[in-house]
Amino acid sequence: MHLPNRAGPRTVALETTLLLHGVPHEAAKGLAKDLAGDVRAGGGEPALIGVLAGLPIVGLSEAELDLLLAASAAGSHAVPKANTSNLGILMAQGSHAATTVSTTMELAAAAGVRVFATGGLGGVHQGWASTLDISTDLFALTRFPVAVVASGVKSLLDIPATREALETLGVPVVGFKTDKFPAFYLRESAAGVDARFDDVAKLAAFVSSELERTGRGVLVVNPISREDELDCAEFERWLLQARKHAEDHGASGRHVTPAILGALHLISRGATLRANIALVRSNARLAGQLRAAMG
Ligand code: PSU
Ligand code: MN
Repeated sequence: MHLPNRAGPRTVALETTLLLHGVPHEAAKGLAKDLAGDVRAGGGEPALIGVLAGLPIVGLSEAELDLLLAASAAGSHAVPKANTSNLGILMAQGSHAATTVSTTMELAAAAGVRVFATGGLGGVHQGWASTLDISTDLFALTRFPVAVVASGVKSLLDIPATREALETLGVPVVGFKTDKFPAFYLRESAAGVDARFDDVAKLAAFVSSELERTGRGVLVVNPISREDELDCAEFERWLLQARKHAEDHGASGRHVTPAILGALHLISRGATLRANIALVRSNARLAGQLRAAMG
């Protein structure tokens, strides 16, 4: 599939699931504006990706985003989360859809877009042995030639298992100014990266040649700043409560991640939301710099 890229040169992809399912409704529009500004501040051109009435779009206009926001305000299932398994079905049905990391990568690749910024990659959920809930995001990195700039994987996941899965799938994981695999709200986990880069120009040279060489993805991990990082013990307490909340509400499959993120935002009185916004904005800026340095 070939898709037009409405954004033009030095494009950085942004996803709609983060906006429509990852943050409270009131925060989404402002966050979209801020992320676009952050990409531009880094030297890139933002392209928000999503599906409008069955049509995949790389570079949603403000009016189109407003349409999706209005639809999702009317009912939480009006703009379903699309991963690579249900994207084509939602398109065939003429449905709206919010793209996750996996489908944002798929559509970005179809438009020739090589860099994408998000908050945290999906991964292996805790208790995966009984549920086998492993995000399609991991497999997308083996299929689409896009560099994903993220703060590791969300701290609610099984981080060592996710890191192992990336290794098994053969996905290169490179740290920007870190030797450790970040854990979203926390700067570090016990897991490591395959290589560290301290310089955007060197990172850009590696990413360009690696995408070209393999035709597959690269994960660039950028830790949350020290000022925005959460306290680890406090986060662990919130997470226990949030997980219980999601279980009590019977969340399963695609609804698990949004349910836990939403519960965390409430239980922490907005602290996890502030951290989430800070890290995704920092990733958007770095992705802009990376894209600009890729020439
Ligand atoms: N980053 C965030 N918030 C989010 C996500 C990423 O800061 O909500 C989304 C991405 O779209 C990612 C999805 O693909 O969470 C993972 O969902 P799942 O675990 O169901 O694969
Ligand atoms: Mn899942």
